[in-house]
Amino acid sequence: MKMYGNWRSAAAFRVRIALNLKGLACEETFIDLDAGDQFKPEYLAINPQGAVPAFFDGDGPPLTQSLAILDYLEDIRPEPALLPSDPKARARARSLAQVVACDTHPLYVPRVRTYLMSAYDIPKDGMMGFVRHWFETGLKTLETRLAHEPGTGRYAQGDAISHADLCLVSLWVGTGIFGVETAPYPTVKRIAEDCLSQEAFARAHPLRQPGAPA
Ligand SMILES: N[C@@H](CCC(=O)N[C@@H](CS)C(=O)NCC(=O)O)C(=O)O
Repeated sequence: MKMYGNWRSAAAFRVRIALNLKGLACEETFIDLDAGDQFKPEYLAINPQGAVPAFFDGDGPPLTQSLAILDYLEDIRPEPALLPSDPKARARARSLAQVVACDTHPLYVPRVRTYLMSAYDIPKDGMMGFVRHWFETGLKTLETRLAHEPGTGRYAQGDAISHADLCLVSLWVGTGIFGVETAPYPTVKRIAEDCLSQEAFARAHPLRQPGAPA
C-alpha cells in the first residue's frame, strides 16, 4: 500500500490511524501543500482534485477522499471493526464522522484559506477568524451531540473506536495548529485524549510525521 499525504493533513491522519489500528503497512510520500506541490501537473495526474490523501492498494487509479478510503479499509480488513454492526449505531458513527469530514474540515483546507485571502483581499488574521469560526461550529456540534446523545460511551459511538473517533481526533489536533480554544468541549476532549494516548493514534499524529516542526 502506498499513500500521498502530508504531515499536517487531517484527512491523511484519519487514514493513518485506521491503517495502524488494522495493522496494515503503508508507505507514505509527503506532498508539500505549503509549496503548492498538490497543484503540480505530476500530482494532478495522480489526483485531479489537488488534495491528499491519494491511496494506492496495488495499481491505480488511486482512491481519494478519506472517508471512502476508510470504508475501503473496512471492507478489505474487517477486523478490528471501525464501524459498529448495529445499523443505527453505524449510521450515528458515520454521521459524527461526517460532521467533521464533510461540514467542518473542508472550510479550512489550504485552498479555501488561500482563496479567501487572494480573491477577497482578506488579511491573514481575518482568514484565521473564519477558520476558528468553523472549527468552533464543528466542535460545538460534536460536544452537544456527544454530551447528550445516549449512543456516546467511552468513545464517540459506544465503547469501541469507530470512524467517528478518527475524525474527531483529526479535528482536535487542529485546535493547536489554529489556536482554537478547547475548554468549551470537555466531552470531545475526553474522547480525543483517550484516543491519542493509544499507540495507533499517537504514531499517526501529524507532529510525528516527517516534515513536521520539531
Ligand atoms: N474531503 C477530503 C479532503 C482532502 C483535502 O482537502 N486534503 C487537504 C489536506 S487535509 C489538501 O490536500 N489540501 C490541499 C489544498 O487545499 O490545497 C478528504 O477527506 O480526503
